[in-house]
Amino acid sequence: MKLLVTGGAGFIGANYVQHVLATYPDDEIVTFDLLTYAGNLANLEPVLDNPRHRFVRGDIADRAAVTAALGDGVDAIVNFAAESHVDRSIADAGVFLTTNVVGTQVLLDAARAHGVGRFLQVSTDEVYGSLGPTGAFSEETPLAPNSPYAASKAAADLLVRAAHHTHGVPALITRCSNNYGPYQFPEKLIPLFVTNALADQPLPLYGDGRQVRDWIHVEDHCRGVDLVLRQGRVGEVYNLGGGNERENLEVAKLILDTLGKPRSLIRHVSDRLGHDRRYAIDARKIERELGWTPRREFARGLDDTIEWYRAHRAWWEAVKSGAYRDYYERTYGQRLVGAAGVEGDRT
Ligand code: NAD
Ligand code: TDX
Repeated sequence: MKLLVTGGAGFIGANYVQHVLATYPDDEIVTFDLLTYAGNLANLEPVLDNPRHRFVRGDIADRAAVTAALGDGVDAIVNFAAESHVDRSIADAGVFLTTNVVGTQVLLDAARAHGVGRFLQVSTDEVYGSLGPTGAFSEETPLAPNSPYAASKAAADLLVRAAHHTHGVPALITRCSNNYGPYQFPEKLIPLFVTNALADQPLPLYGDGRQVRDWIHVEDHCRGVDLVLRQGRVGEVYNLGGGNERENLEVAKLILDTLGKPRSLIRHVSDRLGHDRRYAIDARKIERELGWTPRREFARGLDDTIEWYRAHRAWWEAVKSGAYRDYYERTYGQRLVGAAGVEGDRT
């Protein structure tokens, strides 16, 4: 199979490209990525010299660039390209619409024009909104996105649905919970806290820190995306989750304990606007239809991930310089001034 993987220089995309090239000896991949702040060719370093892989820099919202990248055609498009960070969407939603919404429509149009055999849209559980203390999102849960990021992803999902319904584009959608693992940009909770802890910097925990996320190792997500791409029923949505709900405070403590750093590094800072309280995924559909279940156990997966960041200090130190410093100051500077530590945990 020949694949166009968009956003393949980002966290999940880079893991996916490496997974496919290692798993299918005959598959070829064109990675198409704009290399925004989140894209990094170093994430593809292990496959850059692979003759079955080609990298093209380009914008998914640029029709001419997408058409050129499709060349003589591909069998499938897997769309990971997105603006992916909720906090950035709260500060400025504009680019989320261009990339996540317009970009997805451009890819759908190109898929139709080129007769691409499969189109997989990588979506998120955040399109379903927020849960109370019980229950889980199924594929039938109504869309109720709460952040500009989630709204842009929900809009993209609806455009994918419409392209399938109206034009018969052979499209599929996956909606996954929170990923963690190697190559994740250190703006997201786990890599931010791991790298801050490694540098003895404070860990900014939003609000009471009791929000719940369902953590899944990126390898399990990539395996699920690939299974849906090759064996899923077109026009369908498949949820993927880790079956592993944790409060943010618990994750922060686990990271510090694993690294042997004091819990006093945790700082309660002002909450994220519109912060979703809890996500949980009902993944029974993909289990039943495609036999997928997550394999990586959280404690072990988190240990391995922490070890990866410890061993790749040069990777994250480079990423955390330059524009990242301005982002960090804008997002956390004022919030960290006078922020409280975690009561009873001043060890
Ligand atoms: P990421 O921010 O690490 O990577 C995004 C990649 O897309 C980067 O390489 C970036 O350069 C590229 N990109 C951005 N705008 C582009 C454009 N206009 N044209 C081409 N490339 C562009 O994101 P991620 O965490 O790897 O997420 C990948 C996908 O998975 C996203 O669609 C996201 O919504 C979805 N998702 C993420 C998670 C998660 O926990 N991280 C969970 C569920 C779904
Ligand atoms: O500094 C922080 N402090 C903090 O308490 C950050 C960055 C996050 N948090 C909290 C907010 C969330 O409750 O941690 C939780 C996880 O936050 P993020 O890593 O920003 O992820 P989330 O907002 O849950 O969204 C993620 O999962 C779904 C990804 O970023 C999305 O791309 C994906 O679609």
